[in-house]
Amino acid sequence: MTYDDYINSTPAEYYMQECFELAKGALGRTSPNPVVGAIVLDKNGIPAGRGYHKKAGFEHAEVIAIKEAGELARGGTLIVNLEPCTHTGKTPPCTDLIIKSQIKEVIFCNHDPNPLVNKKGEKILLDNNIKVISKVLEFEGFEANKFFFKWIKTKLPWIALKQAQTLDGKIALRNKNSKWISGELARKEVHKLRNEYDAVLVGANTVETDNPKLTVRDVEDIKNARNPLRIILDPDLITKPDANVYSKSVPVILVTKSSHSEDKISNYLKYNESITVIKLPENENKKIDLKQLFSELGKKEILSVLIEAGPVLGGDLILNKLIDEYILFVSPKVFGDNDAISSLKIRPLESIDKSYNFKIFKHKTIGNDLMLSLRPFI
Ligand code: AOF
Ligand code: ZN
Repeated sequence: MTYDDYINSTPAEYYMQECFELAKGALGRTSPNPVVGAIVLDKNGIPAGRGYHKKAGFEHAEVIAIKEAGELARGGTLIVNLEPCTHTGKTPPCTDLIIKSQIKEVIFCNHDPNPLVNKKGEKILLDNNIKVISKVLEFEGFEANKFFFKWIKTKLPWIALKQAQTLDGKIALRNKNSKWISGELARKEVHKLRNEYDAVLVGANTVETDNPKLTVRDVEDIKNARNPLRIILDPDLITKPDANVYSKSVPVILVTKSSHSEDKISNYLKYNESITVIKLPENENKKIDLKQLFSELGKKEILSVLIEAGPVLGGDLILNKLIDEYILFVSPKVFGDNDAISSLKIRPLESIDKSYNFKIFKHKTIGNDLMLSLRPFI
Protein backbone atom coordinates (compact mmCIF):
# COMPACT_ATOMS: atom_id res chain seq x y z
CA MET A 1 0.00 0.00 0.00
CA THR A 2 1.34 3.46 -0.84
CA TYR A 3 1.23 6.37 1.60
CA ASP A 4 -1.51 7.98 -0.54
CA ASP A 5 -3.61 4.79 -0.38
CA TYR A 6 -3.17 4.75 3.38
CA ILE A 7 -4.07 8.41 3.92
CA ASN A 8 -7.06 8.39 1.56
CA SER A 9 -8.60 5.06 2.52
CA THR A 10 -11.60 4.45 4.77
CA PRO A 11 -11.05 1.82 7.52
CA ALA A 12 -12.87 -0.77 5.38
CA GLU A 13 -10.63 0.01 2.41
CA TYR A 14 -7.55 0.01 4.59
CA TYR A 15 -8.25 -3.50 5.88
CA MET A 16 -9.36 -4.66 2.43
CA GLN A 17 -5.93 -3.62 1.12
CA GLU A 18 -4.44 -5.79 3.84
CA CYS A 19 -6.68 -8.69 2.77
CA PHE A 20 -5.28 -8.34 -0.77
CA GLU A 21 -1.72 -8.43 0.61
CA LEU A 22 -2.53 -11.58 2.61
CA ALA A 23 -4.26 -13.16 -0.37
CA LYS A 24 -1.58 -12.34 -2.92
CA GLY A 25 1.03 -14.18 -0.85
CA ALA A 26 -0.69 -17.37 -1.99
CA LEU A 27 -0.75 -16.64 -5.74
CA GLY A 28 0.22 -19.75 -7.66
CA ARG A 29 -0.64 -22.02 -4.73
CA THR A 30 -4.45 -22.10 -4.58
CA SER A 31 -5.52 -23.14 -8.09
CA PRO A 32 -8.24 -23.84 -9.06
CA ASN A 33 -9.38 -21.73 -6.12
CA PRO A 34 -9.10 -17.96 -5.76
CA VAL A 35 -6.67 -16.15 -3.49
CA VAL A 36 -8.49 -14.92 -0.40
CA GLY A 37 -7.43 -12.95 2.67
CA ALA A 38 -9.63 -12.17 5.70
CA ILE A 39 -9.45 -10.05 8.84
CA VAL A 40 -11.76 -10.12 11.86
CA LEU A 41 -12.14 -6.89 13.82
CA ASP A 42 -13.51 -7.14 17.36
CA LYS A 43 -16.52 -5.06 18.42
CA ASN A 44 -14.21 -2.09 19.09
CA GLY A 45 -12.74 -2.25 15.57
CA ILE A 46 -9.41 -3.75 16.65
CA PRO A 47 -7.94 -6.57 14.51
CA ALA A 48 -8.37 -9.87 16.35
CA GLY A 49 -7.69 -12.47 13.66
CA ARG A 50 -6.17 -12.74 10.22
CA GLY A 51 -6.00 -15.53 7.69
CA TYR A 52 -5.49 -16.43 4.08
CA HIS A 53 -6.37 -19.41 1.91
CA LYS A 54 -3.12 -21.37 1.50
CA LYS A 55 -3.98 -24.13 -0.93
CA ALA A 56 -6.99 -25.77 -2.59
CA GLY A 57 -8.56 -28.19 -0.13
CA PHE A 58 -7.20 -26.28 2.87
CA GLU A 59 -9.25 -24.05 5.20
CA HIS A 60 -10.80 -20.93 3.72
CA ALA A 61 -9.41 -17.55 4.76
CA GLU A 62 -12.45 -16.63 6.87
CA VAL A 63 -12.20 -19.82 8.89
CA ILE A 64 -8.58 -19.17 9.84
CA ALA A 65 -9.30 -15.52 10.78
CA ILE A 66 -12.41 -16.40 12.82
CA LYS A 67 -10.63 -19.21 14.66
CA GLU A 68 -7.76 -16.88 15.52
CA ALA A 69 -10.19 -14.22 16.82
CA GLY A 70 -12.01 -16.80 18.97
CA GLU A 71 -14.45 -15.16 21.41
CA LEU A 72 -13.46 -11.70 20.11
CA ALA A 73 -15.35 -12.39 16.87
CA ARG A 74 -18.71 -12.00 18.66
CA GLY A 75 -20.26 -8.63 17.71
CA GLY A 76 -17.31 -7.96 15.40
CA THR A 77 -16.74 -7.40 11.68
CA LEU A 78 -15.35 -9.75 9.06
CA ILE A 79 -13.48 -8.17 6.15
CA VAL A 80 -12.68 -10.47 3.25
CA ASN A 81 -11.89 -9.97 -0.43
CA LEU A 82 -14.37 -12.58 -1.70
CA GLU A 83 -18.02 -13.24 -0.89
CA PRO A 84 -18.04 -15.99 1.78
CA CYS A 85 -19.02 -19.40 0.47
CA THR A 86 -22.24 -21.24 1.23
CA HIS A 87 -21.50 -24.60 -0.28
CA THR A 88 -19.81 -27.72 0.98
CA GLY A 89 -16.87 -28.31 -1.32
CA LYS A 90 -13.59 -29.68 -0.03
CA THR A 91 -14.36 -27.63 3.11
CA PRO A 92 -17.64 -26.71 4.90
CA PRO A 93 -19.57 -23.45 4.19
CA CYS A 94 -17.94 -20.34 5.67
CA THR A 95 -21.35 -18.71 6.20
CA ASP A 96 -22.19 -21.38 8.85
CA LEU A 97 -19.15 -20.42 10.90
CA ILE A 98 -19.77 -16.67 10.44
CA ILE A 99 -23.32 -17.05 11.76
CA LYS A 100 -22.23 -19.32 14.62
CA SER A 101 -19.50 -16.90 15.74
CA GLN A 102 -22.08 -14.08 15.96
CA ILE A 103 -20.20 -11.70 13.72
CA LYS A 104 -22.54 -8.74 13.12
CA GLU A 105 -21.10 -7.29 9.92
CA VAL A 106 -19.39 -8.67 6.81
CA ILE A 107 -17.54 -6.41 4.39
CA PHE A 108 -16.41 -8.07 1.20
CA CYS A 109 -14.93 -7.01 -2.12
CA ASN A 110 -16.05 -9.25 -5.01
CA HIS A 111 -19.08 -11.45 -5.34
CA ASP A 112 -17.80 -14.96 -5.92
CA PRO A 113 -18.22 -15.73 -9.66
CA ASN A 114 -18.41 -19.45 -8.80
CA PRO A 115 -22.07 -20.29 -9.63
CA LEU A 116 -22.19 -22.49 -6.51
CA VAL A 117 -21.69 -19.40 -4.36
CA ASN A 118 -22.59 -16.31 -6.44
CA LYS A 119 -24.83 -13.94 -4.39
CA LYS A 120 -25.97 -16.91 -2.27
CA GLY A 121 -23.40 -16.16 0.42
CA GLU A 122 -24.57 -12.57 0.63
CA LYS A 123 -28.23 -13.65 0.85
CA ILE A 124 -27.67 -16.13 3.69
CA LEU A 125 -25.82 -13.49 5.69
CA LEU A 126 -28.61 -10.93 5.16
CA ASP A 127 -31.26 -13.53 6.02
CA ASN A 128 -29.45 -13.99 9.33
CA ASN A 129 -29.52 -10.28 10.12
CA ILE A 130 -25.86 -9.75 9.43
CA LYS A 131 -25.06 -6.37 7.90
CA VAL A 132 -23.35 -6.76 4.51
CA ILE A 133 -21.29 -4.23 2.60
CA SER A 134 -20.01 -5.42 -0.76
CA LYS A 135 -17.88 -4.14 -3.65
CA VAL A 136 -15.30 -2.40 -1.45
CA LEU A 137 -12.28 -1.80 -3.76
CA GLU A 138 -13.97 -4.02 -6.33
CA PHE A 139 -11.58 -3.20 -9.16
CA GLU A 140 -8.50 -4.00 -7.04
CA GLY A 141 -10.21 -7.27 -6.08
CA PHE A 142 -10.63 -8.28 -9.72
CA GLU A 143 -6.94 -7.55 -10.23
CA ALA A 144 -5.84 -9.59 -7.22
CA ASN A 145 -7.86 -12.55 -8.50
CA LYS A 146 -7.51 -11.98 -12.26
CA PHE A 147 -6.33 -15.59 -12.78
CA PHE A 148 -9.35 -17.06 -10.99
CA PHE A 149 -11.90 -14.71 -12.58
CA LYS A 150 -10.70 -15.47 -16.10
CA TRP A 151 -10.62 -19.23 -15.55
CA ILE A 152 -13.94 -19.59 -13.77
CA LYS A 153 -15.70 -17.70 -16.58
CA THR A 154 -13.91 -19.15 -19.61
CA LYS A 155 -12.07 -22.26 -18.33
CA LEU A 156 -8.98 -20.73 -19.97
CA PRO A 157 -5.86 -19.63 -18.08
CA TRP A 158 -4.74 -16.00 -17.79
CA ILE A 159 -2.06 -15.60 -20.45
CA ALA A 160 0.81 -13.17 -19.85
CA LEU A 161 3.46 -12.64 -22.49
CA LYS A 162 6.76 -11.55 -20.96
CA GLN A 163 9.66 -10.11 -22.91
CA ALA A 164 12.68 -7.87 -22.38
CA GLN A 165 13.85 -5.59 -25.16
CA THR A 166 16.03 -2.62 -25.98
CA LEU A 167 14.73 0.86 -26.79
CA ASP A 168 14.83 -0.08 -30.46
CA GLY A 169 12.76 -3.21 -29.91
CA LYS A 170 15.54 -5.79 -30.09
CA ILE A 171 15.91 -8.87 -27.94
CA ALA A 172 19.23 -10.13 -29.21
CA LEU A 173 22.24 -9.35 -31.32
CA ARG A 174 22.69 -11.12 -34.62
CA ASN A 175 24.79 -13.76 -32.88
CA LYS A 176 21.72 -14.56 -30.76
CA ASN A 177 23.39 -13.54 -27.55
CA SER A 178 20.13 -12.61 -25.87
CA LYS A 179 20.55 -13.77 -22.32
CA TRP A 180 20.75 -10.55 -20.35
CA ILE A 181 19.08 -7.54 -21.93
CA SER A 182 17.69 -6.12 -18.70
CA GLY A 183 19.45 -5.48 -15.40
CA GLU A 184 19.68 -7.65 -12.31
CA LEU A 185 16.69 -6.10 -10.53
CA ALA A 186 14.39 -6.62 -13.52
CA ARG A 187 15.48 -10.25 -13.69
CA LYS A 188 14.62 -10.59 -10.02
CA GLU A 189 11.14 -9.32 -10.87
CA VAL A 190 10.80 -12.18 -13.36
CA HIS A 191 11.56 -14.68 -10.61
CA LYS A 192 8.84 -13.05 -8.51
CA LEU A 193 6.41 -13.51 -11.41
CA ARG A 194 7.42 -17.16 -11.85
CA ASN A 195 6.70 -17.64 -8.16
CA GLU A 196 3.12 -16.38 -8.67
CA TYR A 197 2.13 -18.09 -11.91
CA ASP A 198 0.92 -21.68 -12.09
CA ALA A 199 3.06 -22.35 -15.16
CA VAL A 200 5.86 -20.87 -17.27
CA LEU A 201 5.83 -21.63 -20.98
CA VAL A 202 8.67 -21.31 -23.49
CA GLY A 203 9.12 -22.25 -27.11
CA ALA A 204 11.71 -24.68 -28.44
CA ASN A 205 13.90 -21.91 -29.88
CA THR A 206 14.28 -20.29 -26.46
CA VAL A 207 15.28 -23.66 -24.98
CA GLU A 208 17.86 -24.10 -27.74
CA THR A 209 19.33 -20.58 -27.47
CA ASP A 210 19.24 -19.92 -23.72
CA ASN A 211 18.92 -23.38 -22.12
CA PRO A 212 16.91 -21.79 -19.26
CA LYS A 213 15.97 -23.57 -16.02
CA LEU A 214 12.73 -21.58 -15.55
CA THR A 215 12.97 -22.04 -11.79
CA VAL A 216 12.49 -19.51 -8.99
CA ARG A 217 15.90 -18.74 -7.50
CA ASP A 218 16.17 -15.03 -6.89
CA VAL A 219 13.34 -14.02 -4.53
CA GLU A 220 13.43 -12.53 -1.04
CA ASP A 221 11.50 -15.26 0.75
CA ILE A 222 13.22 -18.21 -0.90
CA LYS A 223 12.07 -20.63 1.84
CA ASN A 224 8.44 -20.17 0.82
CA ALA A 225 9.12 -20.00 -2.91
CA ARG A 226 8.10 -22.77 -5.24
CA ASN A 227 8.79 -23.53 -8.88
CA PRO A 228 6.03 -23.22 -11.45
CA LEU A 229 5.11 -26.06 -13.74
CA ARG A 230 7.19 -25.83 -16.95
CA ILE A 231 5.56 -26.10 -20.34
CA ILE A 232 7.74 -26.58 -23.40
CA LEU A 233 6.20 -25.91 -26.78
CA ASP A 234 8.23 -27.97 -29.20
CA PRO A 235 6.10 -28.84 -32.27
CA ASP A 236 9.01 -30.35 -34.23
CA LEU A 237 10.87 -31.90 -31.29
CA ILE A 238 14.06 -29.94 -31.87
CA THR A 239 14.99 -29.52 -28.19
CA LYS A 240 17.64 -31.75 -26.65
CA PRO A 241 16.20 -34.26 -24.17
CA ASP A 242 18.90 -33.31 -21.64
CA ALA A 243 18.09 -29.56 -21.75
CA ASN A 244 17.74 -27.90 -18.32
CA VAL A 245 13.97 -27.50 -18.69
CA TYR A 246 13.49 -31.27 -18.69
CA SER A 247 15.24 -31.85 -15.37
CA LYS A 248 13.37 -34.07 -12.95
CA SER A 249 13.29 -31.49 -10.16
CA VAL A 250 10.19 -29.68 -11.48
CA PRO A 251 7.10 -31.02 -13.29
CA VAL A 252 7.24 -30.57 -17.08
CA ILE A 253 4.69 -30.69 -19.87
CA LEU A 254 6.02 -31.21 -23.38
CA VAL A 255 3.62 -29.98 -26.05
CA THR A 256 4.14 -31.30 -29.55
CA LYS A 257 2.37 -32.31 -32.77
CA SER A 258 0.28 -35.46 -32.72
CA SER A 259 2.05 -36.71 -35.86
CA HIS A 260 5.23 -37.66 -33.96
CA SER A 261 5.88 -41.33 -33.33
CA GLU A 262 6.00 -42.70 -29.79
CA ASP A 263 9.60 -43.60 -30.52
CA LYS A 264 10.61 -40.00 -31.00
CA ILE A 265 8.84 -38.94 -27.85
CA SER A 266 10.42 -41.75 -25.84
CA ASN A 267 13.82 -40.01 -26.26
CA TYR A 268 12.57 -37.41 -23.79
CA LEU A 269 10.94 -39.89 -21.43
CA LYS A 270 14.23 -41.80 -21.19
CA TYR A 271 15.72 -38.77 -19.42
CA ASN A 272 12.67 -38.00 -17.32
CA GLU A 273 9.84 -40.53 -17.21
CA SER A 274 7.56 -38.08 -15.38
CA ILE A 275 7.23 -35.65 -18.33
CA THR A 276 3.59 -35.20 -19.34
CA VAL A 277 3.17 -35.09 -23.12
CA ILE A 278 0.32 -33.17 -24.74
CA LYS A 279 -0.07 -33.98 -28.43
CA LEU A 280 -2.08 -31.60 -30.56
CA PRO A 281 -2.90 -31.56 -34.27
CA GLU A 282 -1.33 -28.90 -36.47
CA ASN A 283 -3.53 -26.23 -38.02
CA GLU A 284 -3.58 -24.99 -41.62
CA ASN A 285 -0.39 -22.95 -40.95
CA LYS A 286 1.38 -26.15 -39.87
CA LYS A 287 1.49 -24.83 -36.30
CA ILE A 288 -0.02 -26.02 -33.05
CA ASP A 289 -3.24 -24.18 -32.34
CA LEU A 290 -2.41 -22.14 -29.25
CA LYS A 291 -6.05 -21.59 -28.30
CA GLN A 292 -6.53 -25.36 -28.22
CA LEU A 293 -3.41 -25.70 -26.08
CA PHE A 294 -4.69 -23.12 -23.59
CA SER A 295 -8.00 -24.90 -23.39
CA GLU A 296 -6.15 -28.17 -22.55
CA LEU A 297 -4.20 -26.34 -19.85
CA GLY A 298 -7.44 -24.88 -18.46
CA LYS A 299 -8.85 -28.41 -18.19
CA LYS A 300 -5.83 -29.30 -16.07
CA GLU A 301 -6.80 -26.48 -13.66
CA ILE A 302 -3.86 -24.32 -14.69
CA LEU A 303 -5.17 -20.79 -14.06
CA SER A 304 -2.20 -18.71 -15.17
CA VAL A 305 0.61 -19.08 -17.72
CA LEU A 306 3.62 -16.80 -17.98
CA ILE A 307 5.00 -17.08 -21.50
CA GLU A 308 8.65 -16.12 -21.72
CA ALA A 309 8.55 -15.91 -25.47
CA GLY A 310 10.95 -15.21 -28.28
CA PRO A 311 9.89 -13.34 -31.43
CA VAL A 312 8.02 -16.14 -33.22
CA LEU A 313 5.85 -17.31 -30.33
CA GLY A 314 5.41 -13.72 -29.09
CA GLY A 315 4.32 -12.65 -32.58
CA ASP A 316 1.86 -15.55 -32.90
CA LEU A 317 0.30 -14.70 -29.54
CA ILE A 318 -0.24 -11.05 -30.44
CA LEU A 319 -1.35 -11.78 -34.00
CA ASN A 320 -3.97 -14.23 -32.74
CA LYS A 321 -5.03 -11.90 -29.91
CA LEU A 322 -4.40 -14.55 -27.29
CA ILE A 323 -2.86 -12.58 -24.47
CA ASP A 324 -4.45 -10.96 -21.44
CA GLU A 325 -1.34 -9.05 -20.48
CA TYR A 326 1.96 -8.09 -22.07
CA ILE A 327 4.70 -7.65 -19.49
CA LEU A 328 7.49 -5.81 -21.22
CA PHE A 329 10.82 -4.83 -19.72
CA VAL A 330 12.44 -2.05 -21.71
CA SER A 331 16.13 -1.54 -21.21
CA PRO A 332 17.39 1.91 -22.20
CA LYS A 333 20.00 0.78 -24.67
CA VAL A 334 20.13 0.66 -28.45
CA PHE A 335 21.42 -2.29 -30.44
CA GLY A 336 20.96 -0.38 -33.66
CA ASP A 337 21.95 -3.22 -35.93
CA ASN A 338 19.37 -3.99 -38.60
CA ASP A 339 20.25 -7.65 -38.32
CA ALA A 340 19.68 -7.71 -34.57
CA ILE A 341 16.63 -9.74 -33.63
CA SER A 342 13.35 -7.90 -33.03
CA SER A 343 11.18 -8.87 -30.08
CA LEU A 344 8.13 -9.71 -32.20
CA LYS A 345 7.99 -11.36 -35.59
CA ILE A 346 4.68 -10.29 -37.11
CA ARG A 347 3.91 -10.02 -40.81
CA PRO A 348 3.95 -6.42 -42.11
CA LEU A 349 0.76 -4.41 -41.70
CA GLU A 350 -1.03 -2.90 -44.66
CA SER A 351 -1.93 0.28 -42.81
CA ILE A 352 -1.45 1.93 -39.46
CA ASP A 353 -5.05 1.37 -38.37
CA LYS A 354 -4.39 -2.39 -38.44
CA SER A 355 -1.83 -2.13 -35.64
CA TYR A 356 -2.22 -4.10 -32.41
CA ASN A 357 -2.95 -1.61 -29.68
CA PHE A 358 -2.32 -1.80 -25.97
CA LYS A 359 -3.26 0.28 -23.01
CA ILE A 360 -0.55 1.07 -20.46
CA PHE A 361 -2.03 -0.49 -17.37
CA LYS A 362 0.93 -0.14 -15.01
CA HIS A 363 4.46 1.12 -15.34
CA LYS A 364 7.39 1.35 -13.02
CA THR A 365 11.12 1.73 -13.17
CA ILE A 366 13.18 -1.12 -11.81
CA GLY A 367 16.83 -0.21 -11.52
CA ASN A 368 17.60 1.31 -14.89
CA ASP A 369 14.85 -0.59 -16.72
CA LEU A 370 11.20 0.18 -17.34
CA MET A 371 8.58 -2.46 -16.56
CA LEU A 372 5.33 -2.10 -18.45
CA SER A 373 2.16 -4.03 -17.84
CA LEU A 374 0.12 -3.63 -21.02
CA ARG A 375 -3.42 -4.79 -21.66
CA PRO A 376 -4.70 -5.32 -25.19
CA PHE A 377 -7.44 -3.11 -26.55
CA ILE A 378 -9.86 -5.75 -27.76
C1 AOF B 1 -14.10 -18.42 0.42
N1 AOF B 1 -12.90 -18.32 1.05
O1 AOF B 1 -10.74 -18.75 1.25
C2 AOF B 1 -11.93 -19.55 -0.61
C3 AOF B 1 -13.18 -19.60 -1.26
O2 AOF B 1 -13.65 -26.85 -2.39
P1 AOF B 1 -13.71 -25.71 -1.42
O3 AOF B 1 -14.57 -26.02 -0.24
O4 AOF B 1 -12.36 -25.21 -0.98
O5 AOF B 1 -14.44 -24.51 -2.18
C4 AOF B 1 -13.81 -23.87 -3.25
C5 AOF B 1 -14.64 -22.69 -3.72
O6 AOF B 1 -14.87 -21.86 -2.59
C6 AOF B 1 -13.88 -21.80 -4.72
O7 AOF B 1 -14.12 -22.16 -6.05
C7 AOF B 1 -14.47 -20.44 -4.42
O8 AOF B 1 -15.72 -20.29 -5.05
C8 AOF B 1 -14.63 -20.53 -2.94
N2 AOF B 1 -13.32 -20.18 -2.39
N3 AOF B 1 -14.22 -19.04 -0.73
O9 AOF B 1 -15.09 -17.93 0.91
C9 AOF B 1 -11.81 -18.86 0.61
N4 AOF B 1 -10.85 -20.12 -1.11
ZN1 ZN C 1 -15.57 -20.51 2.29
